Amino acid sequence: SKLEEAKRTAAYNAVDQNINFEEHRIIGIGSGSTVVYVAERLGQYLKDPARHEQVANFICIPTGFQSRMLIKENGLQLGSIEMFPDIDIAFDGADEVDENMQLIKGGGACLFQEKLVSTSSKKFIVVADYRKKSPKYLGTNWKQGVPIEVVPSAYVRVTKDLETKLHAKKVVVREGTPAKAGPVVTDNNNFIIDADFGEIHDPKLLHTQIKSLVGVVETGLFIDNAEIVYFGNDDGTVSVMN
Ligand code: DER
Repeated sequence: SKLEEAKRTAAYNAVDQNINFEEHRIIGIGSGSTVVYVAERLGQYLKDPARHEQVANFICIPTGFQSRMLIKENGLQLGSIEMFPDIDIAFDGADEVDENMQLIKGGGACLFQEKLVSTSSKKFIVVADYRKKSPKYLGTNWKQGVPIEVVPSAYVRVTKDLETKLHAKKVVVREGTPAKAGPVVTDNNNFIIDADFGEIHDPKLLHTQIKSLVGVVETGLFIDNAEIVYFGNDDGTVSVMN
């Protein structure tokens, strides 16, 4: 489909134009459906005699269970962030990107490990399809609210604070599928709350306000973190933002 091709184009270009095979060794691998093609591209290089040696030495750092599987399925070496706290380059998707490259992430409920990896990396590259580029503010295209990871016992308190102190318009504890009744439980054994603030004119301030609430582990607002964004367009081209 055009959408999958756009994701693949963004991911392949991001890998080809940013991986320095001599310099990079510790590689952060994000979560979601676009970063799948980042792992796929690295897997192709692994099979390329000219690149096999270097890629076989890469240590890939995951951002959750899905990410761990991506690394394994593409024959790449898995490492832990405890062993490799300094990452050379990281790739991940995003739910929305504004004109200052501020991000909403967390659509896949992996935002905590994603932010731990992206902020531990010297270089953080975002790969996204054309639906993710906001015309201006965060909250324009992405209508599901800011994902917030919270300690389960605090979800009522955080919900109240988001409504009364930060005036969120709608606050929802993210539910799982009928295959598993109850709220989504993250890879870190926490809940996700999605809080709708409408258009976000100052994402840095909002992140700080949310982060200061008791019970909040991390927010899906990634501020001053992305270094380059690759957008796959619906005409097969790629746009680069930096
Ligand atoms: O949860 C996240 O932030 C993921 O990166 C995800 O939302 C990216 O979405 P994608 O499946 O469209 O790549």
